[in-house]
Amino acid sequence: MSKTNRQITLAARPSGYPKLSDFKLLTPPVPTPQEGQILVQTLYLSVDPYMRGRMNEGRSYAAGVQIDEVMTGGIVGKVIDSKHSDFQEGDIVQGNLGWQEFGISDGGDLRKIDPDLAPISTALGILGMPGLTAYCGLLEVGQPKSGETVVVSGAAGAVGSLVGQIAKIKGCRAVGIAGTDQKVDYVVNELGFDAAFNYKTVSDYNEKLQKLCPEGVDVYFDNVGGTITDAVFLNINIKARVVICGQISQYNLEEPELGPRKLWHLIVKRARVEGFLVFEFADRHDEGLRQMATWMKEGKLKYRETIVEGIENAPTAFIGMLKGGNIGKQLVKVSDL
Ligand code: NAP
Ligand code: FER
Repeated sequence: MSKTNRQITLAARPSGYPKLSDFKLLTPPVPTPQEGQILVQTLYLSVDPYMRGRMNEGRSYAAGVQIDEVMTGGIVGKVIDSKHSDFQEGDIVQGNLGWQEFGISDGGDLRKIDPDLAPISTALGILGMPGLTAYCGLLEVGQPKSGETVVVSGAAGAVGSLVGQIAKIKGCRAVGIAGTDQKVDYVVNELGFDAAFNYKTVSDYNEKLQKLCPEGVDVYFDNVGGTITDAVFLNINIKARVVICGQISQYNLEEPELGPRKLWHLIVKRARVEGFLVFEFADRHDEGLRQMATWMKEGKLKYRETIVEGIENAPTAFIGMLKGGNIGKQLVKVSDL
């Protein structure tokens, strides 16, 4: 076992897109667990859009990362030393131990993972927070009904790729919006979406949506915001449900954009726009994970991962994901099992 831990800390608060110089690699000693604590070796680390918000000054639903503090984030790891009666050496766990090779937990935030159920990395994707976001956000907030049209932006990402597939399982027409032709091809030809388009090569989103959604939009699962969302608002049906899951087009702007400006369509269509956080539906998480695992086993849900190797490359993986470099869930592989 290495005696040195490697951690990525926040070196500076970014302006616009984060840069590599906003992060620092530190090499303190591996910590020793005290009574009631567990030492976990990170195997996979998740990089997620919400972390961009945590790098900012200011208050949110969760505290931000302080300068010189380890970047927060979900991990899957192996228990290598335990002074806690519920955990044993060798257990595979998911927790929020941040961007580091070794972390200490008191067990409160750890979830045991069954490595025989699915590859352990899925605990950070389809069988983890992003999977539950798609499941709870679409089903609880979006309330899709068979025969309806569901549009999802960020369609080829961790959350969006699952939203479209769950919409199909529920008998809906699924239409995706994504940033490359490869992603459009992936969601239509591998995941079974009915249609999709590349927002970087199509200039008139409204016209494209009219073509791809001839019966209008009943549910819009919004991962991105901005001009894409403006165009979807023009196409919503009476009593449409707009699920505000993410607004990634806004996270890296140096100056906030104005808007939304298309709200009068909500009057005409008596539509509902609702923001949500996955944590709000904690009482449905066990059920959601069981259902997602079942659909996965039945071949009804597919997933992909984009994996970068080495803790030192976590900032590169994170910045790459914010710029659309990933298909499916972006992960960092930190160590072998
Ligand atoms: P992801 O979709 O796997 O990765 C982010 C993707 O965003 C990129 O691959 C990129 O794909 C797209 N993107 C980046 N800049 C964009 C822009 N200006 N316009 C349009 N698309 C852009 O990430 P994820 O983890 O699944 O998260 C998706 C969204 O859900 C994020 O907004 C996130 O904040 C949100 N989220 C919310 C909750 C919640 O509880 N509310 C929980 C999890 C995630 P393209 O190539 O298509 O541009
Ligand atoms: C996310 C985007 C935003 C997310 C959480 C938030 C868990 C919450 C932000 C806030 O409270 O400011 O992807 O995922």
